[in-house]
Amino acid sequence: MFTALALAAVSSTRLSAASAAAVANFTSNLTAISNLPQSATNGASQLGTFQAPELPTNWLPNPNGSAPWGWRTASNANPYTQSPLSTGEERSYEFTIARGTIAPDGYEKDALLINGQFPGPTIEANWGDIITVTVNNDITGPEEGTALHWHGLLQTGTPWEDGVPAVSQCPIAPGKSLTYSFKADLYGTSWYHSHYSAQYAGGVIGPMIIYGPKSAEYDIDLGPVLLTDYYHESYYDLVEEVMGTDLTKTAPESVNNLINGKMDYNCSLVTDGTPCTNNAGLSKFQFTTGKTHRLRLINAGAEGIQKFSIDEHKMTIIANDFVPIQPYETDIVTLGIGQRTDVLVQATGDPSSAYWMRSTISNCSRTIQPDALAIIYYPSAPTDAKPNTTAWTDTTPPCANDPLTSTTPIYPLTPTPDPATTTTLTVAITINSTGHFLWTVNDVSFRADYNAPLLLLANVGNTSYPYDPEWNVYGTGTATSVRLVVENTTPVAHPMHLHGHNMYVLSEGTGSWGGGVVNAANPQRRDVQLMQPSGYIVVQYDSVNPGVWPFHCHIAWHVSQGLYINLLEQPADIAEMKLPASSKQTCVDWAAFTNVDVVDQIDSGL
Ligand SMILES: *[C@@H]1O[C@H](CO)[C@@H](O)[C@H](O)[C@H]1NC(C)=O
Ligand SMILES: *[C@@H]1O[C@H](CO)[C@@H](O)[C@H](O)[C@H]1NC(C)=O
Ligand SMILES: *[C@@H]1O[C@H](CO)[C@@H](O)[C@H](O)[C@H]1NC(C)=O
Ligand SMILES: *[C@@H]1O[C@H](CO)[C@@H](O)[C@H](O)[C@H]1NC(C)=O
Ligand SMILES: *[C@@H]1O[C@H](CO)[C@@H](O)[C@H](O)[C@H]1NC(C)=O
Ligand SMILES: *[C@@H]1O[C@H](CO)[C@@H](O)[C@H](O)[C@H]1NC(C)=O
Ligand SMILES: *[C@@H]1O[C@H](CO)[C@@H](O)[C@H](O)[C@H]1NC(C)=O
Ligand SMILES: *[C@@H]1O[C@H](CO)[C@@H](O)[C@H](O)[C@H]1NC(C)=O
Ligand SMILES: [Cu+2]
Repeated sequence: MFTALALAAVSSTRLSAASAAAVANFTSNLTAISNLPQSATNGASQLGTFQAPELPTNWLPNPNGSAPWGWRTASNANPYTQSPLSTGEERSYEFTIARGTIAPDGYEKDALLINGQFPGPTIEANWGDIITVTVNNDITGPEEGTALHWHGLLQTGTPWEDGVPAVSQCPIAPGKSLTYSFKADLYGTSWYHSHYSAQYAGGVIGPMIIYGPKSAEYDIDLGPVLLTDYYHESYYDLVEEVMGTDLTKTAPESVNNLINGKMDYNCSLVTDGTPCTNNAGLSKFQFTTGKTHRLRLINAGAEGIQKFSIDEHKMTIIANDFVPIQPYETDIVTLGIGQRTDVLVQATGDPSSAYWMRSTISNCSRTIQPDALAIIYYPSAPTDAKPNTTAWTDTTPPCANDPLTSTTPIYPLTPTPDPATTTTLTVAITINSTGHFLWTVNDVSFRADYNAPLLLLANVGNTSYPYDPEWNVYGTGTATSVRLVVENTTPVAHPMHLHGHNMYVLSEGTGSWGGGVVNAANPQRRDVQLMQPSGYIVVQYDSVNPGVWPFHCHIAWHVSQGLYINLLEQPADIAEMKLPASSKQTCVDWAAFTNVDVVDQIDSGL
């Protein structure tokens, strides 16, 4: 059933002229003042301040002294088959996830924090290192399960480390811990986040940077620039609305937009007495005149498509997701949820001036305050100066990534024109018989069973799917190349993400696919691609990584509402794998927890 009301509920927000003017007044009244200390806005995180740690421009210290990846360069090493076997280095982290109070934009809010930080700690490694992360679930009052996903990594040979509850593991029970251990098998910019319900929209996110061969020279690594749409309600309350039957609330609007977890808010809008401080403080960055700076842009938000720019500075795009590409210049870059873009910016500005850094949620998304601002200071600008620069004019399409013709990987790979398997996936919406709004893929809305992870079942040879159609499992058997033709029957954009692979993006557009392939000899590869409203994407991947790999929309609310499938790849090889003892133990702990507490699974689970 497809009603006008449901359609209205998911369509993007078009600001009325009056509210657009109010927003314009608000952003034009921002200052360089920080009325709250960093500890109040972001807990123990230093991101967005001049105290943020400087990143190396080559690699992390390693005993070899020279490049830890040896002979490999961005153009001569196949990133999927020739990554370093091992550097012998292990980068270890301990994360404790717990509730805490922060005020990223001045509005006080209960969030989920990692080690008391929002955004979470930055994971750093060299290409080929082993990353280990011990995750302690200290979420209480009320308790919740959790699990962390390392976005974009291939997890070749370690699919149980992918961090997706009900798929690659059981959730980590309250009071319990799990140590993840996996190879930094690709290099570039990414992030990690909880994959349990929409927990990541409640704060469980952080940057993940892997140093590797350079595809372009630069002088200074300015580090991660997280772009996150922002909500004042808790993620749990939002998911309750998203999964409710009031169709006016099933597609929440964000109320603000943050850069590295910071922005101001107009506290006059708060009517319920929640503590709120005006001019809480914006993120600040420093440019060194004449130098080339690398910025690692990450859309780690819940829903909004971001348009990033720096006033009066052009950017050179050098990588999309974990894939270095032939550089090209632009003034505005588009990032759907989950996407990353690495840009180089030359500090050609006035050495005594400050410039606005901006990220604006496009009108393809739902927000009442689309503008995130931060300040870039040149060396002689007073650090309390407010920039007086103007934004670039945005002529990019609101719902699409840059054209596929613009994005050519540095390491060329040609996908087979004749894949072993082609599957058509139709994305639609439905209202089920109890009045709930759901997304479907080929008429099925996904729902997870936390107690029965698909990978663990496949490992014991139990792949007699579909015994539960809600698990949306697509078996690709022994096929070594798989093409997915995804058709979007809805007027909403979807950033589609594949785990365990970089997808070849063969085509994207509005309407239906005409059969053409863009850059057939060397198409764009990445792990998230925006699918346009009433449009399509055609992606293909080399199906040589045994595992159960999610393919889903990365909009938090849409995954909650079921826009998700599993791809079961090379099941015979999965059955041969030896899973670590911790894999079983996590399920034993989760079963013990769920025998006592009935888990309140209010959404698809992911
Ligand atoms: C915006 O500011 C201008 C000038 O200060 C004022 O005239 C106008 O009424 C304001 N608009 C809104 C919607 O607040
Ligand atoms: C803040 O919101 C109040 C209440 O809507 C409005 O009157 C005021 O103009 C806003 N301030 C700014 C700077 O937009
Ligand atoms: C604009 O900012 C100034 C300085 O912080 C403040 O005094 C003034 O009240 C703000 N205006 C509005 C309309 O909020
Ligand atoms: C680092 O040096 C050690 C000792 O010479 C060597 O065994 C190892 O292969 C080197 N690692 C890399 C990645 O070059
Ligand atoms: C604002 O503009 C003036 C004149 O255009 C310039 O001298 C000044 O440095 C600018 N201020 C900042 C903070 O960039
Ligand atoms: C949405 O934004 C684009 C520019 O990004 C603009 O061309 C278009 O008119 C806007 N649509 C609406 C309905 O505001
Ligand atoms: C409709 O979907 C909601 C949310 O997934 C679910 O709780 C409810 O049981 C479904 N209704 C029926 C009749 O299946
Ligand atoms: C496979 O796993 C499912 C879910 O746990 C279970 O219901 C089913 O009995 C299992 N099948 C076999 C053959 O073990
Ligand atoms: Cu979606």
